[in-house]
Amino acid sequence: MNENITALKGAFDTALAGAVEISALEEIRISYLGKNGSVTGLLKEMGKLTPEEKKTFGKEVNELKVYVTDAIEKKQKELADAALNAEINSLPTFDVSVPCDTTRGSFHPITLVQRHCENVFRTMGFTIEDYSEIVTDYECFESLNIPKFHPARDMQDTYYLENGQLLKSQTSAAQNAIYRKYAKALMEEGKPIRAIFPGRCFRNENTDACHENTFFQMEGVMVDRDISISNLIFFMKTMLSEVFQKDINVRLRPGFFPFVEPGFELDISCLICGGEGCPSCKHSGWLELCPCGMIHPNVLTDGGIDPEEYTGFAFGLGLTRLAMMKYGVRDIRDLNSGSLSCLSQFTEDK
Ligand code: FA5
Repeated sequence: MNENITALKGAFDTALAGAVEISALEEIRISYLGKNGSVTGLLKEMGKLTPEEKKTFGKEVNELKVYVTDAIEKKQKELADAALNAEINSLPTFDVSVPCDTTRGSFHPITLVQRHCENVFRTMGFTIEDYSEIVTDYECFESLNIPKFHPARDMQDTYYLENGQLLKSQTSAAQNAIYRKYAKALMEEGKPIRAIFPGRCFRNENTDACHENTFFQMEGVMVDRDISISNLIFFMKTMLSEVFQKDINVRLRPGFFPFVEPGFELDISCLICGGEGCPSCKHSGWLELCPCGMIHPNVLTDGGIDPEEYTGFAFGLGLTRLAMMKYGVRDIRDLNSGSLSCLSQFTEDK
């Protein structure tokens, strides 16, 4: 291998090993793969080489590029998982072994959080929609601007039935049906679409303290004339402040989902330190909670809505994760454990 390439690879490995924050990864990515980055710089040297040398050198630089890209992606996932674990571990917790009165029935914590969210959105004029758990490929992916073989499908491998249907991997799978249900009222009578649709989702996942193969999300959409990101921020802020019973600050960061443009990750100010910075928010003052964005024109069109006239926002809240944060449940698997002595502790909101 070319000496410069070997040296660069070594320097990259050292830099990556020293990165403890996701924000540092972006800096590393730019310094190696950016327009003026070191790997890109190597390509500029190609002009000085003979055609034969170019062939080997070009191949080695490309291999380095792939190596750097993959290694950053892997580290990003590692750091995100570690951050989530730290966040959950630092929450006030409940004791799964406390003996309690199991003769009285109680609601499941996810049901409690779901109903709380539903009540808040109901007061803001949203309808609550139900949707099936078995859906088609069109509903779960194609209608959401995710054609066959789109890389976004890799993140949401799920369980397939022999007839080609699948267990929905995201509540977004109901979006198309909701738009079709209300498109006429929107366009002919001027009634805005305001709907939330909570539901069980399934993914082929390795389970750990914060990932399950079966979990709940709650999707929300609003479509009307002149809907903007400000509306999205307002509704999310109101709902979260109600659920956590305190004023919650939110911020948006760019995020990619093929069915929204622009897409965001919505963060809330850390509930532990109030935004001052603590170990559970990695001293940033923010926690990642809910992906969202402005509905992509292709998705509106597929739903029978004219994107030239109407705009809208969509969000996909992780309800299971919200329940964990609200009740201090450190291991997601406790929620699916079926242990009455554990689950019947959550009775205060009944
Ligand atoms: C989605 O599923 C998008 N449909 C959300 C969306 C809707 C984006 C509308 C834009 C507009 P994501 O894969 O990040 O995005 O999942 C959303 C939330 O579901 C996560 O933040 C997390 O809280 C929860 N979630 C995802 N996978 C799991 C899992 N395996 N176990 C528990 N919760 C999960």
